[in-house]
Amino acid sequence: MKKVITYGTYDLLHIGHIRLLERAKALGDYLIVGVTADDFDKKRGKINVRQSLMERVEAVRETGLADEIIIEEYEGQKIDDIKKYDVDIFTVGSDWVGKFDYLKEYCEVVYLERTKGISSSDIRDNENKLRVGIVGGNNLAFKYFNECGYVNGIQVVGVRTSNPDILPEEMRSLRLYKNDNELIEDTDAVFVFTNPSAHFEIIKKCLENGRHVLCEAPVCVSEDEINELFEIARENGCELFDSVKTAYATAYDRALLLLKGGKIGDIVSVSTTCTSLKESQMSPESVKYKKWKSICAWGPTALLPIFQLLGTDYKSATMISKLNAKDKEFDDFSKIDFLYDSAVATAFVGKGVKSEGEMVVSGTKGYLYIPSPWWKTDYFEIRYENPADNKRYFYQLDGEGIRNEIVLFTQSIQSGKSLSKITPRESAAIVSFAQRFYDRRDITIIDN
Ligand code: C2G
Repeated sequence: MKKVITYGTYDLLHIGHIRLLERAKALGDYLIVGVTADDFDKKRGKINVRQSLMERVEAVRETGLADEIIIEEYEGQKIDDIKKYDVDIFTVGSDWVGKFDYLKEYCEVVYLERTKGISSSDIRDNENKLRVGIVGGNNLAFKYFNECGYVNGIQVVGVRTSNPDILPEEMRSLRLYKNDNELIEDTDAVFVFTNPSAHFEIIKKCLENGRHVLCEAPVCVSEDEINELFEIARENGCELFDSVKTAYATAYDRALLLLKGGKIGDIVSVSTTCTSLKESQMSPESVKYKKWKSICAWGPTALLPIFQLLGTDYKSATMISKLNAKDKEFDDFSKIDFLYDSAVATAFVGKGVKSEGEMVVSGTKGYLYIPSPWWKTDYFEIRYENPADNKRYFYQLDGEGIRNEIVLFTQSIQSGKSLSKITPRESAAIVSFAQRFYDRRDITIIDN
C-alpha cells in the first residue's frame, strides 16, 4: 500500500484545497492529512486563521478524501510523521516548491500545481473589509498603520491629524479628513492615538454614530467618562477596545494563563516596573496637550497585570507621584501600592527615571520572572526553590502584540462578540489612577 502525506491549515476550505487533496490521494492508496494546530500556525506567522482547529479538521474530514487526519503541532514534525507512518510520498502545493526538498532523504517529494486565483486570505480579505480611519499622527499611529498590513479584513483608508506634515511617508497617500464628520462618514472603525485628555470627545462622537473604536490607553482621564463610553458602545452595538498592546503579546498572555492555573501556587505579590527616558517619541500633538505624563504613558501597561491577576476590588491603593522640577504638570515617576485581601502589588512607572523594566509575580510555590522589557517580551521563566525545576517559555512575538490585537478587534466586529482581552472594569480601574493625578485627589505629591 502506497502511503501519501500532506499538510495544511485548510482555513475556510475552498476548491484549491480540495483539488490538492484529490491529486494527493491519486498519488497513492492511503492519504494522511496533517492539519496545522493554532499555535503552530501563529508561530509560523499565520495569525489570521478564522476557523478553529476542530472546524478545519471537520472540513477536511467531510471531503471524504483523507484516510487519516493528524494534527501538525511543531516545527520538524513532518520528519517524525514520515517515519512513524511509514510514508512513501510527501506532497504539497507548488507555492512551497523547494521548501521541503530536505524530506527527499525520507520519502519521495511531489509538488502539485497550486490552483490559481483562490486562497484563504483572499476569501478573508474579500469579505466586507473594515474601513479604518486613524486619528493622530504620532509614532504609535504609524505602528498600528503598519501592523494593519498583516491583518486580513481591515484597511486604513484615511487619517485625521492637525499636523499632516509630521505624517510618515507611508501614510501620506491616505485621505486627510478635514473634520470629524468626514472621518465618520468614510469609515467603519476609528483608531485613536492623540493623548488622554483629547480622547473622550472623539470616541463619544464615533460610538454615537455606530463606529467601532480602538483607543490608546488610558482611554480617557475620568472614571465617569469611561463608564459613559462603554455604555454608549453597548447601546450602539460597537466595540470599544482599550489598546494596551501587551495584553495581546502571546508570551504575556500565556504567562497569565499559567499563573491563573496555579503554576506558582497562590499569588501573593505582583510587581511591575515600566520606565523610559525617551522624550524624542513625543509628537508635537502630545506636547500641545502637555506631555504624556508618566502615569498615562506607562500606567496602563504597568497596572494591567495587577488587575488581570488580582482583580480590581483592592482594599486600598496609595499613589505617590514626583513632579518634574521644570514642568509641574508632569510626573517624573508615579508609584502605586495595592493591598488586597491576601496579596499586595506595586506598579512603578516613570518617564523621568530609569529602572529595571521587569515583572515579578511571587507565589506560594514559585514565581514568574519576565525580564526587561517585560511589556513586549517573547520569553519568561517560572522559577522554583530547586532551580532544576525552573521552566523557560518562548513565544514568537511579531509586532509587539499589535497585529494580534487588530486581528481580535476585526474578528470581534465580524462576529459581534467582543474578543478584547481587557474588561471595561480593568479599563476603568486604569483610568482611575490617571484621574487621581489629573485631579490631584487621593495622591501624595513629591514636589521639590
Ligand atoms: N493550495 C492549493 N491551491 C490554492 C491554495 C492552497 O493547491 N489555491 C494548497 C497549498 O499549497 C497546500 C494546501 O492547499 O498544499 C493547503 O493550503 P493552506 O491551507 O494554505 O496551507 P499551507 O500554509 O500552504 O500549508 O507545512 C506545509 C504547510 O503546512 C502547507
